[in-house]
Amino acid sequence: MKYKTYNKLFKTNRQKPKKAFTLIELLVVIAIIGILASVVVVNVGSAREKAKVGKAVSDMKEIDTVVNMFLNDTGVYPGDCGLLCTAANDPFINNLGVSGWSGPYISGGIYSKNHSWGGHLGYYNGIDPGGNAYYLLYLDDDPAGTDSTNNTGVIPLSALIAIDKVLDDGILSSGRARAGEEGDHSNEGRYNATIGEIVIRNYID
Ligand SMILES: [Ca+2]
Ligand SMILES: [Ca+2]
Repeated sequence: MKYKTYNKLFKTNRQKPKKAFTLIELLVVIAIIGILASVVVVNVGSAREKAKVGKAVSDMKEIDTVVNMFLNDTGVYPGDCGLLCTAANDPFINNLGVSGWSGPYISGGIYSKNHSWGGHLGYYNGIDPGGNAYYLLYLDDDPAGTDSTNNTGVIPLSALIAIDKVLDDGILSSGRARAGEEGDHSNEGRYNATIGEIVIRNYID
């Protein structure tokens, strides 16, 4: 009897603090789950962003490659159709009277090529004031066919920098890749990181 009472007491004494600890432990577990969940959300977010950057970079590299294939075949750059590009006048999928043309060079053409942030990929060619032929590839913050005031496809600054890092020097204000708008055709450039798009300049020579 005496032993039983001791045992009862012993059990009660052990259980009481354990109940209190269980509550604290529960709170700790909830807190840890919360922290882990936020880490997972951040990781999933950055993995998604990485995938978008990877897709944008590979699309730009693809266009860069086919522009040079076009040049090799025809001796000239593809023309650019700007805001008026359609399936009918896209130079990458239509032979618009260019001799040596052996496309299509881009499946589906460039006119409908969008990037993952809601804007589109673009191409422009021109001659700079020094007489050098060049072309621009850009990830526009506007959907295809719209002007430069739409901005529904703005690319986050961190993604612009990540793209610049792969294609150029990782600095948005210098090198051949810069944050700016596609209207940036002058030699000196019009750097503007707040626009949310990136322009890559390439020279023929
Ligand atoms: Ca734009
Ligand atoms: Ca750069």
